[in-house]
Amino acid sequence: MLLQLTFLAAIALATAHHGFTTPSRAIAVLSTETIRGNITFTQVQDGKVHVQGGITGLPPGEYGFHVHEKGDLSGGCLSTGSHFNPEHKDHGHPNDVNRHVGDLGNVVFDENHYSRIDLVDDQISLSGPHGIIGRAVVLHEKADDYGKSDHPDSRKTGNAGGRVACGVIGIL
Ligand SMILES: *[C@@H]1O[C@H](CO)[C@@H](O)[C@H](O)[C@H]1NC(C)=O
Ligand SMILES: [Cu+2]
Ligand SMILES: [Zn+2]
Repeated sequence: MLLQLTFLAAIALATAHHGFTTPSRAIAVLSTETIRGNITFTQVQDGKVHVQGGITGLPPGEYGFHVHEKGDLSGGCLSTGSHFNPEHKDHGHPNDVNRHVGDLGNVVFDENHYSRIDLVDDQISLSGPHGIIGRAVVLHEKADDYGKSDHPDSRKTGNAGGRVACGVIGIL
């Protein structure tokens, strides 16, 4: 009996510990006067993360969308730091091997000023060295050129311009 209780307690502790250190879902909420959005992140079995959601409030077009290093919004989106780049690589396209971990590319707004987001990324994670929880998603004023243009900022930021909205990535 005592042995069984001890065993059950050990399982409960292990489960609680596991649940705390490796959440399988996260959410970021964007909210400005004009832009609103919810983006969820789900760790899927093969080590990839499914990014899903919707954002409203921008004219049709492509806009840079990244995970930045810090979840610090004390100075607005400007205090979220640079693109999350734990491996000190150049800025790139989401399908590039040589890219910042935070390089999620562009989101596309339609004629209804809505952007549906549904992508799978194999570099971001919800835990470990590529973990994005506690960092921020940032939406930019221009398209990300994926590091492929001649502009001096291209290989650093994709030349996506200012930051129009951002949200901290939290456990869901
Ligand atoms: C975000 O989620 C809330 C709560 O479910 C919902 O009311 C709101 O419409 C969502 N916003 C967008 C832009 O999808
Ligand atoms: Cu950015
Ligand atoms: Zn980048």
